[in-house]
Amino acid sequence: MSDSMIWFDKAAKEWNEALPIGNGRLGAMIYGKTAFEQIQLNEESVWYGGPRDRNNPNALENMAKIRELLQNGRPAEAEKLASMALSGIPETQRHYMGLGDLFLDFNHKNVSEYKRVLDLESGMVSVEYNCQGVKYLREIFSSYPSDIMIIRLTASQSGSITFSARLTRDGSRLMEEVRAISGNSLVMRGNCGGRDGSEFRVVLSVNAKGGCVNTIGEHLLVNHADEVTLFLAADTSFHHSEPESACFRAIEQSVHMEYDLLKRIHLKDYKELYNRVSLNLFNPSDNQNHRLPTDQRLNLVKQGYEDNGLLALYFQFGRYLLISSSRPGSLPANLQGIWNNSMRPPWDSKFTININTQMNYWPAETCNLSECHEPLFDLIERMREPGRETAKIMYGCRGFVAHHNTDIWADTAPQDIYPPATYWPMGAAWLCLHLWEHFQFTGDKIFLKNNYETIKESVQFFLDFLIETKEGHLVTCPSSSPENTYILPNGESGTLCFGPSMDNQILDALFSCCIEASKILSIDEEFRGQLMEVLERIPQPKIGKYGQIQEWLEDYEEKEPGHRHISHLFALHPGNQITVQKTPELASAARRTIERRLEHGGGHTGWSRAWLINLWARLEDGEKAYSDLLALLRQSTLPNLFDDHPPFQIDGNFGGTAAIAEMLVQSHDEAIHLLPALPKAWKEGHVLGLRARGGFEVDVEWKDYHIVKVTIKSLNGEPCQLKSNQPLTLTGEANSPIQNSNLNKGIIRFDTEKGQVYTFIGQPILNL
Ligand code: FUC
Repeated sequence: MSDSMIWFDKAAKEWNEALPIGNGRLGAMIYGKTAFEQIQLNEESVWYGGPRDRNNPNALENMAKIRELLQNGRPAEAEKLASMALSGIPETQRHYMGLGDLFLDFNHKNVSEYKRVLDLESGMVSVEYNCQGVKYLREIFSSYPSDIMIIRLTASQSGSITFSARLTRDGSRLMEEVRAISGNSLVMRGNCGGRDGSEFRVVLSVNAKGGCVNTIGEHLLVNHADEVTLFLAADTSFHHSEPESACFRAIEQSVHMEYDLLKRIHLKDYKELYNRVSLNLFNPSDNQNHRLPTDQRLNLVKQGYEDNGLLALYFQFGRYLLISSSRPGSLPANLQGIWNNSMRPPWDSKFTININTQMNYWPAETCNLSECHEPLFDLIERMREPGRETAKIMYGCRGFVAHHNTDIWADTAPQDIYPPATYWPMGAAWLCLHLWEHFQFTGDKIFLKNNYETIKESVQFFLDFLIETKEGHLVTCPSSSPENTYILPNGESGTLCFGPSMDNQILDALFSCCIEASKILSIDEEFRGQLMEVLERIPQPKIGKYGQIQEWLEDYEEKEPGHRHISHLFALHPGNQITVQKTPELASAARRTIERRLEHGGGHTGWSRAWLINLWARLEDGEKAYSDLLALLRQSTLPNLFDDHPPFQIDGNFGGTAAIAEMLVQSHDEAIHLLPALPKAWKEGHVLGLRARGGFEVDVEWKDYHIVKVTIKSLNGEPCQLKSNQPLTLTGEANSPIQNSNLNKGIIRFDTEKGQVYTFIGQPILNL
């Protein structure tokens, strides 16, 4: 088996062993059962209920009182009032739901030579086995260009494919009907529930060569066929006013094509994205491990073995999951991407925007999947209108605001009645930084121009919302440091507060990028001046009594020093206010902060662990990053390599993938830093196709921990700065080689031409 395969030698017994496929919108989990196959289905827009106005009309009139209580050190009373006055009505947004199941009854028992594979290089799942002398093969994929799921059944002997197919949803309870609509097609109809809930449809059609096809009741029957192709389309009225017609159209377009052609169309589309990055973490001791099924391989790591090949597979799996759950035109990846078999999933499987949704998109730019970032931008755009309403009704402010969650309808009113999280007003602000990040990587000025107003509108909210402290600082209030609790000197504990460090850090980044964007676009000079004045008054990160970065404006004790959220290190990652070069003292305090978290049991959820790895990478500590990466696999990874919060939550996968990239190439501190956090375990390897800010594609090859070769492709013709702890020499056409050995701090500066590739050879480190 190749190192790009997640595979099993048995069918999945439970959902966490099944294998995911998806085209950004339409997904499935494949169990690979031989007797009674289960293909659990998802469509991204199957959410309960319609849009609502949940803004609390009593928020504004109580705001001054809540602020006063907080400023007078009475958080308990402030929280009590906030619980009633600031919570959304009702308290929860909408939830994502499963679409149903496709069951295929083959009745194949006593099988041998079984294999179930997700091949990351093709974006397809296959299931193969022998039964009574016949070799059976299933191939399954969800095609983005064809907008359908395709299941291909073949056998080594003609006339041996016999099965019945059935569509259900929650044992047929949560749907209206399944009807045969022709001799070879079924449709499942239903409504997602609630007032104004979306209508959903699933259409299944079969093409068989040889044998016969018919329907009986809710069943579609295939008898003695030579080969079979099943076409599955699904949609909701969220996307199309007539979802059933949309399904028919999608099937109509493909049903007359040869399977090989459909597969070629899928592969061309998928590989164009997937093949952009390759990672090889060579390790001679584990090169036999890919012969083992992935669950066994993971178990060895859990028992203490190390397996660089599995880490590389985990990295690419994250990229695969992003390609499969977030494509242009789709909704963003939610807490479970698109894969969810529950009608009431954990945390509603929605968009939690106080870390989780953002983490989902950390690998998007660095791992060369920039267009997979687009669905997030579309959601931000849709949040503006509701966010304006929330800003006006709740706070009497201009601009737009969102709290710690949003849903399919881009709801911006607070979620839950849970003071550690609910009243945090920074969700939209943080999301807007993703717009800036996209620009940083692509240099796309048209994109920046089109999205400048969104960033500005988020800034505008804070111009009205911030309050002045006694010291003259401007801070958020009410807010919280997601989702931690502080203890006041008098022993009272609280969560609601003013000016938590994370907010200050997000504001610093948001105001800075708005200022920068207005300069690049040569607009809004006066407004820019105003922002520069406000920026001056936003508190800077402070070092507290334990040598840590202070989490709140005051150096309070934390109730849970090992809390899973590490909000106050936003400035280190994903932000860049704290860097090893620029702010060494703050970087040391950030290290102390992480150590304290870990000393007290931190990193216990998958995403929390993944964040820690990114933070270590930014501190350029390869060993710590590596040991937390192993911990992510050992403690927070399910047999199918899905991240385990617990339960399954996809952010850890994306955060883990982003962290591996961050260990190899960074670009947040002016230069492209090569191998900034290479651990001892990664003695030799290469990574090809990572992206860097400024518009560059980067390949690095190393051996014995030393760079052998670096290739920089300039995407926009911008000047480039390259940093490594080793001398590099430019090769190729240029007669005068550029070296960094005699330049400051190992940085090479060179001009580039758009589309040109620059190759550097690593020189022995002794020269430095
Ligand atoms: C945040 C986290 C939880 C969980 C939830 C979806 O509230 O604190 O751990 O990830 O989001």
